[in-house]
Amino acid sequence: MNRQRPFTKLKNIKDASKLPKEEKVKSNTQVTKVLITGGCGFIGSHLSRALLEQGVSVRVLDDLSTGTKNHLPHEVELIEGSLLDKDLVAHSVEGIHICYHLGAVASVEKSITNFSKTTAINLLGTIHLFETISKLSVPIPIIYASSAAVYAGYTKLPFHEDLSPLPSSPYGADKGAVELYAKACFQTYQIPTIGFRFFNVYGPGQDSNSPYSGVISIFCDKIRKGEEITIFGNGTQTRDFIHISDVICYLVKALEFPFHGCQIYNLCTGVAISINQLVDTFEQLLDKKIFRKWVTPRKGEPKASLGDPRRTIRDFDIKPQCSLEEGLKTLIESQERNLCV
Ligand code: NAD
Ligand code: UD2
Repeated sequence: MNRQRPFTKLKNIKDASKLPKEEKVKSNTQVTKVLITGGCGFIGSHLSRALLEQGVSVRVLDDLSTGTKNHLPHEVELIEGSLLDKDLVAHSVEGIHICYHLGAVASVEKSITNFSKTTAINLLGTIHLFETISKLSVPIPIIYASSAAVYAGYTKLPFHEDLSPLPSSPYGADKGAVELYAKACFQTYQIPTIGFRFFNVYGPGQDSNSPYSGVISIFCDKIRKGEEITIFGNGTQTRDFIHISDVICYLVKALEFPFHGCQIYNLCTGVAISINQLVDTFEQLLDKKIFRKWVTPRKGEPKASLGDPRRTIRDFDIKPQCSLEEGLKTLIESQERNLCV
């Protein structure tokens, strides 16, 4: 079994600690109350729990379209409704010190089949939030979810933050546009932001029941049920899979960030895993044969996606810790636990 730590491959690129230090994070914020849009979703519910553990009060705005209340600790104040409801957005930011904006239709595929509806939420919903915050006497910082989908048009790996968005899907275009509006909102209204370009996040709690779910959650569920898995294309396409625990470490650390502009950071590991490798790893961990079916590739999806994590590691002083093997184990164990309760 391959038990390499995720950062083995980073040896080929310059060590993050050797990069210039002037942008190093200094702790300066006293945050007591945050808003998380999309807080009932996969990433948002993990973040809610982690922030509560830090003694931070959490309010969530979520329309429960893909998220669920069951994932949310009872201490969280839930405002049920949409980012498209301006009055509700205004109500949601009252008394808040920092906003995490995760609420979105988080699917490339859905953005293609349901273009204007998805864009209304992912772009216009975000603009409602920016506009509301621009009207506060002191604009609060926003930490928002962008995506690796903004790099879809690039082929030279790894992708680094200085690359401007070059999307190939409406979803990627919305995320790229949000980054542009974040820049404009800093210039115009002095709203400080951090945009995290999440790569492929996985872990316990991710929905596996929709055809739009992330590949790891779909595979894990099918493998448990003894069903055949479907691979789009020949399975040599690669992704940079990052475990939810690592993502949450960065999001929590971002609370201490000296917000002073509109920064963009990759959230990735710097390790490329092919879909075939992913299935092989499941096979090794479970010690069982997995039945694979290969079908035509998804239209327009990138053949390779790999992030450069060095800037994020340098400025946040955290390295992703969870290898793919360890991460898949957490998923398998959480499935087993859920079956036993
Ligand atoms: P998710 O679908 O689990 O969570 C999204 C949440 O947003 C859900 O709870 C949903 O109900 C809520 N929501 C949707 N439309 C809304 C609306 N109009 N008003 C209020 N709430 C609404 O997805 P996730 O994986 O937790 O993703 C969180 C964020 O991270 C999204 O912005 C997504 O685009 C981004 N992202 C995720 C990944 C990933 O691999 N999971 C990768 C890149 C970017
Ligand atoms: C994109 C974004 C990601 C995030 C996500 C939100 C890129 C590179 N990544 O993820 O950052 O925003 O969208 O949805 O743009 N696959 C199979 N069989 C399946 C399911 C998927 O082979 O049953 C393949 C799929 O063809 C792709 C890979 O697995 O090559 C990952 O697919 P995904 O849907 O989990 O995520 P992806 O990369 O579209």
